[in-house]
Amino acid sequence: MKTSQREIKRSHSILDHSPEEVVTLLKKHELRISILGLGRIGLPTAAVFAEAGARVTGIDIDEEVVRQTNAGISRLTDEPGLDLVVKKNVAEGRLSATLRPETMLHDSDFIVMCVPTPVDLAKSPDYGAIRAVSHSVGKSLTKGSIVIVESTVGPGVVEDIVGSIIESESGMKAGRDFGLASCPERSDPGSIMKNMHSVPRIVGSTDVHCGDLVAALYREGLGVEVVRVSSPKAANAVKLTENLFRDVNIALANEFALLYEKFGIDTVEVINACATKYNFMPHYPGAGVGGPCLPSNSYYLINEGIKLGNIPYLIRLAREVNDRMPDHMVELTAEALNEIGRTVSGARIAVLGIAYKPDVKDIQLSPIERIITRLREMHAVIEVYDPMFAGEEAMGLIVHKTMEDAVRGANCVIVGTAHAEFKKINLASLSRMTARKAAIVDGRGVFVPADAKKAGFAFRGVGRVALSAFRPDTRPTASTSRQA
Ligand code: SAJ
Repeated sequence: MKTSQREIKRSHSILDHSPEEVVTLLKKHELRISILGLGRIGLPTAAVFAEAGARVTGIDIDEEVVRQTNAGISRLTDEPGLDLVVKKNVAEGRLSATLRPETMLHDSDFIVMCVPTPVDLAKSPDYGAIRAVSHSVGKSLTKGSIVIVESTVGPGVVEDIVGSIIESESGMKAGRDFGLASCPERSDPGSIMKNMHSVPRIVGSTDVHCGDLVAALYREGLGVEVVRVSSPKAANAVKLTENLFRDVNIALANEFALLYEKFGIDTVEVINACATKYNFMPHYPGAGVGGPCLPSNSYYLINEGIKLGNIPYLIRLAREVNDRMPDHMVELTAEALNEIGRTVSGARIAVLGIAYKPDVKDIQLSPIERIITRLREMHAVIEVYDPMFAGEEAMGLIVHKTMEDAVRGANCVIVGTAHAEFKKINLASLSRMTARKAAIVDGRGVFVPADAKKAGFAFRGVGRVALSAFRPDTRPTASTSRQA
């Protein structure tokens, strides 16, 4: 008889069940999942598993996060669709949150770690949160449960740190008494709910049966393809390879930009033309690389590599190239202001966009902070507008409520983030708001340089051809902006 018809003898140990029974328990609202960390990844993960039928408890150290979640509120207002799923599942009693891990971990079939793994000022991975939740899990673990790590960590951290701490706290053995797996998060902030239901997930576990159960959970719970790899560290290597591939290729685009500016070549035009070739993956130059992922992920490998005797030169150099882009933006700003007869000191500079990427309310490691800091050190007067932070305080400044308030009388307008709103800016009306002589420094390929020139701006852009507003210019001008 099929599992779904036969009553399942509910064992306390999910490891005693088959993948088909995991699916049945999920559908019968009998599967219990704890999510450690209700941040950008944890809250959507908790909501989606609850929506699929699981009884989910989110565990966080932030009282306000726990309170909001239990009130059916998602503070991630820039994640379309998340608030409705949180509200619905809290109302239907399948999603709740608590500050106290011990009460819920004991009763969980699956325990999913979604805590942050930043790097510290010395660029060393900070696994403090992962260690803390591993101790909590070890203290309350029930034999036969499965621990899944979604946080991005260096290869081997799941086995050697998470597994070891849980074993020492519980006296149990990974692979025998509890399952241990890695299923790295693969979501793009700002599109997480869409990604959750579309992007294949990578599962690596200490033993095949545990991997089968984790794969069943994600395949059924999220409705996505699951790709199995041989171990947790292989799964973490996949995640890091994806992100470091991106960081290195962005660095290459930035290197081309620094070169082609000197040649008077428009890098965006070149990259868009390259993208017509079947095996070219376009990446674009910009004001720098920010966010919780790319600026940190490389150091998970660099540090481990050096310890093991292999220095990842290219990965390390790519980080240096990307980290230099904010300084290049400051150089372009000084150059553009000089062209209109001003210096940075005393100039009124409007910065449009502080978020690390378009249409996301997130300034984690945003490269724009360094640009603002350096320009303020050079005694510029900085005004800021970002639609995601309008009226709020960020980076030590009050973000204007409207773009007009920020750009009024400005000698220079810097584009720090390619928010959709900025792509609709009418340059002619912008030129009526700024000072009579003004410059644009485009850090994200939002504007077409020739349009800025036509509107009377001195123009600089990362990887773009420098255009003076006041000299007739016969050179061909790029007719495209970035496609990304
Ligand atoms: N950036 C460039 N040039 C590019 C692309 C990005 O300068 O061609 C800059 C962005 O402005 C931003 C930074 O790089 O400051 C990071 O951009 P991102 O799109 O990679 O944004 P993230 O950090 O949110 O990347 C996340 C990652 N997802 C996970 O770690 C799970 C990354 O792996 C994904 O590729 C990315 O989302 C995505 O687009 O899905």
